[in-house]
Amino acid sequence: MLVGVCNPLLDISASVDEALLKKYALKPNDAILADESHRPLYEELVANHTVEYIAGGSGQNTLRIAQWILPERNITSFLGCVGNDIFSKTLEEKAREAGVHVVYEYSEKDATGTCAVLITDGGKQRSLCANLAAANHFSTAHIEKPQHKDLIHSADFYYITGFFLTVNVDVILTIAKHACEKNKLFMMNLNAPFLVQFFKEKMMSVFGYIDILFGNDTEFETFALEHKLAEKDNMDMKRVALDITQMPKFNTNRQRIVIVTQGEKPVLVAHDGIVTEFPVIEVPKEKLVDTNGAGDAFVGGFIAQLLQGKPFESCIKCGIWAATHIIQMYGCTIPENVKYE
Ligand code: 26A
Repeated sequence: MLVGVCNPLLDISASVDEALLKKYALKPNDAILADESHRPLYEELVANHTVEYIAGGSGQNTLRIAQWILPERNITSFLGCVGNDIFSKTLEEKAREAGVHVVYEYSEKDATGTCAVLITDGGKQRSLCANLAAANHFSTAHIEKPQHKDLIHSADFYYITGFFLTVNVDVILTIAKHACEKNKLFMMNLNAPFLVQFFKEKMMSVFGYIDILFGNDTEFETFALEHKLAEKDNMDMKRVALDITQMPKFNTNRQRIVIVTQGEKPVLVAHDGIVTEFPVIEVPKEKLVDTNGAGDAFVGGFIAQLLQGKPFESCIKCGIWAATHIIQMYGCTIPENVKYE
């Protein structure tokens, strides 16, 4: 069983032109936390664009994808904080439909979080601007409730997104320490450059517990620069990935594995002093809808095989397969009548 923790968010997704990105000082391919300046963005999106409301939130996406592939329901449980409103009903429904066991905490005061997804360049780029709202209030008390503690202790695998570093590091540490003590597998994702830069201290306070670290090339590049593992004009991603496997680690029974996704370039897997490359499946331009959720889907596919005790190579291949399907859908939406064989 796997327990996942992240921010449950409803995505408000639209194809937009570059001018809208400029207006809100957003980069075409990025993920950030909304501040005061982004407040009008959500209304503007809904008023002037054709928007889609799609279940999102990075970690919940990953678990939905894993359950889509897993042979049994409820092998994964998801924890996050939502408001008591229609958005959280949608999120819960989509997660349950996929087979995820949902264990939300409910905030009394705040609405369910949302994420503006601004798609440009024919689906190649997506800018994410998250308004965490209720998701920001996930409490340590929630994981200390006896039934939730039991659930966490009964799992053998853990996946917490880097995004959750902005919310509650104590929760991450509690789960990570348990995993370390019991020699269970603890996984995280870099998720966004801003986390590597501005949540560096928090990230490094949990880093020693990470058995498997996921991220994309941009995030790992930022990590390399931030930690002086490489220079901008001399970026050897394989070297960087290997160096990160060697950074200090508490559970010495397992060597760290670092997995770098690179869009249409091969996935890099660094482990045990070696880097292996896995080519991705080519998707013709006309079939590409939007890359939102591709990274989450990759991790979902990976986890689905990992939980079934499959060899690493099968995990990576399934991750690539899942991502290939998700970029042909709006958001992280599971296609109908498609099943992993
Ligand atoms: C803390 N932040 C910024 C976030 C997110 C996030 N999920 C959790 N926390 N920013 C974007 N997302 C989600 O990432 C998915 C794509 O990978 C979006 O909701 C989107 O579904």
